[in-house]
Amino acid sequence: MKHPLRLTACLLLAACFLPFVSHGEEKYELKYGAQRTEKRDDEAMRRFRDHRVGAFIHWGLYSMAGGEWKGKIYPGAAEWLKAWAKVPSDEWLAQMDRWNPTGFDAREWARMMKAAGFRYVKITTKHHEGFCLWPSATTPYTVANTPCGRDLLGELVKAFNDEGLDVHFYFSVMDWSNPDYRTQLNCREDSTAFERFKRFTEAQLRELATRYPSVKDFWFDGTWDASVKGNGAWTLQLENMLKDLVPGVTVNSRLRADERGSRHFDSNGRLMGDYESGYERRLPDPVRDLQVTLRDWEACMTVPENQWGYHKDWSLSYVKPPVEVLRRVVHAVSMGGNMAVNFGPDGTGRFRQEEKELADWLGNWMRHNGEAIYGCGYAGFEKADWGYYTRKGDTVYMIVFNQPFGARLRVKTPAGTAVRGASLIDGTPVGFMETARDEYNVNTVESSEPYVIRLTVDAGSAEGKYRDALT
Ligand code: H76
Repeated sequence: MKHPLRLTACLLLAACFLPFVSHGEEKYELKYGAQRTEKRDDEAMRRFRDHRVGAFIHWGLYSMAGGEWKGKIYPGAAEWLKAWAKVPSDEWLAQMDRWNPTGFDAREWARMMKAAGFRYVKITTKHHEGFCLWPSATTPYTVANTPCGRDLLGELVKAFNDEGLDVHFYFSVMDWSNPDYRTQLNCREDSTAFERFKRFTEAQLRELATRYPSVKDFWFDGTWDASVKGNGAWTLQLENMLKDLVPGVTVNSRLRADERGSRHFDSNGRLMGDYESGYERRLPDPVRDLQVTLRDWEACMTVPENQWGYHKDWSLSYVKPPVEVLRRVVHAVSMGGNMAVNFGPDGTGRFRQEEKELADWLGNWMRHNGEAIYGCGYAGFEKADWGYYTRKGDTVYMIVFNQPFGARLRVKTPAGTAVRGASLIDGTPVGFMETARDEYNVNTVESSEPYVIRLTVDAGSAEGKYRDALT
């Protein structure tokens, strides 16, 4: 009597759990959500990750106006001037007649970015305004139809690649120059127009991928409208198309939505695209947001408060000095992310003095200390008040921004991790002593700039423990 009942109970139980087991315990069954559950880890992805620091370049028609329209200066982001000043599209695009960047020299840009220590450059191929830096066959609004007439994107790709820098393409899906664009799809007419817009976007991306096959990444923007969110399947289709056309190419999470309208992360909470791109002008909290260390991500930042394109008046907001730019780069790397630092050359193709000085300063710092940045990631050490840790295997870098009053830097190691040595980047030994279990004091160094102390650690059996604690 007992036996068959038990069997029935077992079968019933199994039947109950079967759907969960077979669907990997996901809440929703999604066709257009995340395409993998783990970090992507092929060679191209590792290359993207190991570069750690890149430049962002915003360059378009807005770079000529520099935040000023008909004598009035608008304090908002310069690349959004068309919206602030309510300029009709035809009037905005008529500026193409004056697009002639006589001071532009792609090789000079490439040398500057290389010398600044950047390993890649993200270029705006087309921002929201719709003006294309390449001679696209899909629209009249391109460099080809300006007094300049040259393929400026092509010149940049070649020059950066010649300097050994990877090129990433920024691309705005939202396009103010195309009357078929819709923010919402409220009626048949909207849907028909938006279908045309989708074909137009695909054609532009196909051009970019085939004309410039050395491109390493597509960074999408302008994907927040209901029209795009409601087309999750299409965003996956775009990602797949680019990956077919450009082997190894990486794509940011901002492109993606799933069929339920979730963006960046699908409805099951899984990251879409290859890396998270939501940290724009902000960074994860070093204590509360440690889960970011489990995935790939890239932050981007402006030097003034919020100016990506060239604005002629930088006195309108706080401008970060180079050391603060560096602090944000280090913050990102210390949590396993990349940082793209923005530059906004003017309409003549020249960088402002502040940006040249920033590039020089960063380059000088990176030449001496880049070892603590490139190829480094999250160290698994408790956040220190003197600065940040980064790590490459058993080498842990202390990057000291805040010199303590006492001449000691407190280092708390993860349980079981021992410090075996401490030195400066040039190899000069630095004094340290164990002060308690899993705690050390490391001597400070006299320096007017942020400096690096290299620790050799012995993780012993503790390797991986801090990571486990996060999952
Ligand atoms: C909002 C917005 C856009 N995203 C930044 C990366 C800039 O391009 C800005 O205009």
